Amino acid sequence: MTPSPSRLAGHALVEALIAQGVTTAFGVPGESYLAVLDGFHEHRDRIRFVACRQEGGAAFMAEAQGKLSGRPGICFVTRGPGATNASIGVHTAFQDSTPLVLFIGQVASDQRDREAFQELDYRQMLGPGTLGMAKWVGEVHSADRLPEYVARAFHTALQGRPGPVVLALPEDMLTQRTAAPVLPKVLPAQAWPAPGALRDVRARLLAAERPIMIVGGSGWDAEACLALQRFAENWQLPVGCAFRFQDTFDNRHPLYAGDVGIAINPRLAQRIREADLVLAVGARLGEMTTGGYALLDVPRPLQQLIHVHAGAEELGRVYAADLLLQASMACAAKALETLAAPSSVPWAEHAAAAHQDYLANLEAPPVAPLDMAVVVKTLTRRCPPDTVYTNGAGNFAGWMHRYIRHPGLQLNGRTQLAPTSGAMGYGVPAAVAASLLYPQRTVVNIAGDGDFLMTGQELTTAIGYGAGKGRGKLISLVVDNGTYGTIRMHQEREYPGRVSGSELFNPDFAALARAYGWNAERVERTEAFEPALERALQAPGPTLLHLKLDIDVSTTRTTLSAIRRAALAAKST
Ligand SMILES: Cc1ncc(C[n+]2csc(CCOP(=O)(O)OP(=O)(O)O)c2C)c(N)n1
Repeated sequence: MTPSPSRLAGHALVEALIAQGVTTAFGVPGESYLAVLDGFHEHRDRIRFVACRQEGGAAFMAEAQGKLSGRPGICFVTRGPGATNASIGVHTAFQDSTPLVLFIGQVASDQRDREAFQELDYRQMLGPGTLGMAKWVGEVHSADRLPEYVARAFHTALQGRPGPVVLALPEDMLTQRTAAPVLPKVLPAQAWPAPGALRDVRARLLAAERPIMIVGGSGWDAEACLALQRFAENWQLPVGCAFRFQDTFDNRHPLYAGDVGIAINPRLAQRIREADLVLAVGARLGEMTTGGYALLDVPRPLQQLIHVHAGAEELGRVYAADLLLQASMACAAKALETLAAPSSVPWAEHAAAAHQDYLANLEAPPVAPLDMAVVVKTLTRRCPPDTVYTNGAGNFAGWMHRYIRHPGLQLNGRTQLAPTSGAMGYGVPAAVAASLLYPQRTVVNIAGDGDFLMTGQELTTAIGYGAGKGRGKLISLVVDNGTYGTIRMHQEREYPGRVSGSELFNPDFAALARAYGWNAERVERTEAFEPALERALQAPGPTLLHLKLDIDVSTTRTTLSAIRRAALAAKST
């Protein structure tokens, strides 16, 4: 490799990112990594640094970048306060298996371990010993070894079960000079399933009567999804998508059975419980996908379980499956596709019925004055089919889970950016990132009134960097029901009538959005939504629609008053 000229380590780091194909990094600046910021200035024609308004927003943007691109999202924050703010993005990337590299400015090496200004030990705070944070935390003490650390960070983030990696950058290291050459772009190794295990999959399928496939997780691309679809078609397998991985399979396909997540279609839940074989491909089978470990008994399900996952450490961790296959998604799907299927299968009617159940679940009785089901269906009818939908956490997301019909990655990549970690505040930054990274695509965020204000300040980042100005539109819907509705729902179930801590005192969201430079409108009735959406789709910049929802409308299926009545009745018996 040709040696590079001597330059600041901060510049070498930016060059290493460019070599990895990174064109955008998100962050909040800090005096701890000025030499890196200078590197971004030096290479501004090839890479941009998007300065966000809070590290939680920046980390969510990088997480969304990882989800959309399949390559590590990149985030830079300063020490202590910056890192603690950004930690929500690390947790989300871990739970969602999203590749991410978080760079944290660190105190100078000669100040370490004195609890110097803003000093933290990131290995302790975010390290692999803390269940569910980073896959690896490194601290770079030698400028000459910086490229090695960056390459390792990318490998670790991408390899096996993808996830977040943290690199701490001591301030004095970043200002050293180094001639270390950048390393080539990291391409993770692909793992193929073993031939014997594949024969076993086929034998178990041939012996099955009511099989079902659950797909999801990260590491998929368009080609892999198409191969998976052909495998499903060859065997006429009904397919459910794991919690918040609803875009892994084309929801319009006749084998699609629905989403296996919170508020799952009860008929699909029953079908999974009654299946004799569950083939889980890529899905982690976490608490949300398994209905609190009840759809599949833990640790030993009643159904036969075949679990295919890219992470060796994930297989057998929770479920004692009948057959484990460690494989990358692309390899798994291509291998499964080659399994010779019989000309007909005994469960073909069962698969067709699963899809009919899914279609029936798209229908719901009307709700007045603002019908969220109609709102979401209007979005899917009026917005381009490859629109990216984003959300954080709250009951409002239930309408998205139930009514958005994702076209599968084969159309134009991921269309669902949603945290399986259940992190509120994810939706706005994820939408801003998606719009900045893919300006030709329309991006729609739906947020609860609680959810929105956790990171709503990133509306100004969108304006600052010109998001939603191109062909693709950027639209945010705030569903204002005046409450942390999910918590209120749980309260009414457990402590009916005793409302505590779940009220919200809201600003005028439309006025707030206008102050940030967005177009904005308030929508109170179902009929007013479509014209407002039309205006948003024609507007030259981003638009926020402030939707006023009756507080009683709790979920896609029930109301707060019905939940309270049922809970009170149960208490009195
Ligand atoms: C960062 C974070 N804090 C707290 C929670 C707990 N939590 C889950 S849903 C929810 C309420 C969401 O309220 P809102 O956004 O208004 O949506 P709604 O449920 O009313 O539709 C809360 C507080 C969480 N999931 N994430």
